[in-house]
Amino acid sequence: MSEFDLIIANGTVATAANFFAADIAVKDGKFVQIGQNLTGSKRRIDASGKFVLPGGIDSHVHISQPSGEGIVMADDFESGTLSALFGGNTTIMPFCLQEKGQSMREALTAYHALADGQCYTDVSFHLIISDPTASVLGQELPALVAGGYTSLKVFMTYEGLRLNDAEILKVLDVSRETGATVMVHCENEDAILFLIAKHELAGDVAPRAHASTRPIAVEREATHRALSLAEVVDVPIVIVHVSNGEAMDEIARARARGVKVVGETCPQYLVLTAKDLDGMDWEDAKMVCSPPPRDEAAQADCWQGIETGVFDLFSSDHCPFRYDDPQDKLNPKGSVNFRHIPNGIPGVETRLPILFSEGVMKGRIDLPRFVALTSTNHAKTYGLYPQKGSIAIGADADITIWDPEAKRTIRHAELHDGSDYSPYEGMYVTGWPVTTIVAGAVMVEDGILVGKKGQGKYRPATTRPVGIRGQA
Ligand code: DUC
Ligand code: ZN
Ligand code: ZN
Repeated sequence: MSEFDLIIANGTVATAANFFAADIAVKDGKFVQIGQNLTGSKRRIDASGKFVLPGGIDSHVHISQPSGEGIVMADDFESGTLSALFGGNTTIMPFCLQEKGQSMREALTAYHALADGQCYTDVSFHLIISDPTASVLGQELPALVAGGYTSLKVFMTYEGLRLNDAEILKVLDVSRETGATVMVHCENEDAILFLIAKHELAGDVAPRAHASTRPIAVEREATHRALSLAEVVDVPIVIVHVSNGEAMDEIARARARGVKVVGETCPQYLVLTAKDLDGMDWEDAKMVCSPPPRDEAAQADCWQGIETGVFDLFSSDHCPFRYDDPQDKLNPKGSVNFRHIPNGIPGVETRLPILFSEGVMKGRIDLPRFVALTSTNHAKTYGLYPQKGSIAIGADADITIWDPEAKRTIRHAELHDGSDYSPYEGMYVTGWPVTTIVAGAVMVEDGILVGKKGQGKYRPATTRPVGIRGQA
């Protein structure tokens, strides 16, 4: 009888701490041995010349999220997790949105119903708090946090979503009491509305105006304010989708004052700029996301943050809308005025190849840093560690095998999401995830889907996460 279910042999194994030549053995969905010359398994995968990494965890993904009247997000759980899987991810964390007047429980029941039986990767949910009533804050949230919903996103922008400072303080206070982690979208809504009004008055309503109505100052000010509110409450905080050096400086300064802050950036801030919103006429709408991509200097700053540790998390912020669709980017109002173009771009399948190619293969970061930024730190920040995020005895056998020699040109036609374009179309990358294993089950093998819908499961978070900046 075989001792193991699966052995992955002869690969270069990496964790967030180091990398080494080893075989790894899996049984009952967990890592059970890491060693040399392992034998005795039902299945054996030869990973000679390949990298064997913890499966990617994308902790910032939007799927089937209500996005305004008449707008339908391009991915449901089936297409979103399939696309994630082909991009080398084994777990994704989408957001369950509480709509105004809705109880959080009600929102969760509906969101779970959308995910159940549909997933190719494991999933775990964050909550978006849009209506922090006394009962949500005092009763629902503490019970939900105790039940494994331990991360909450709040917005400082968007009508219907934005919280004011008093409300953010209350949410932060609940997080201090319960051990939940608060993620903040930092942009100053009043300043944005002021600039939108000016642009509209001047008749400047094409998609590229999206970037000029959300300048760096708008993000920098809100970042400073969010960090100051966390300092007042004395609680850790996550600043998501940071796009530029000035917001990064706020994070560094807050850390120097003792604020426990986790910083996140995304591919669009490393490889796109506002110029990508130029010259395509209304096709610029394909690049509309918030915060918007900036300029080459901001790009260089974000790379520095990846290299030096200002950023702990590299996420996709996959927020997919179709371009040529009256329910998405080209909705009747969005096709005449930028302010009605849904904000967000697809990217869950391209996140890892972009950082691998531009980061690891170009020598900006090493393999352990890649693993930390794309997997381990996500698990630690959001309560999935040590079950997920590392190759370690007893952890879930979530594995991505990379071919570092593979060369690909990103073409949306070859991706698996529900959108109709990729912002990274035509980008040439070196290195691609070829085989992906979720909790011991081979799901993609040599680029071919072999797993089934429904094999991905919901994973609750632990209540007081290990934390990478001492959150617990
Ligand atoms: N914020 C996100 O986190 N994702 C997409 C749109 C947005 O504003
Ligand atoms: Zn956001
Ligand atoms: Zn997002």
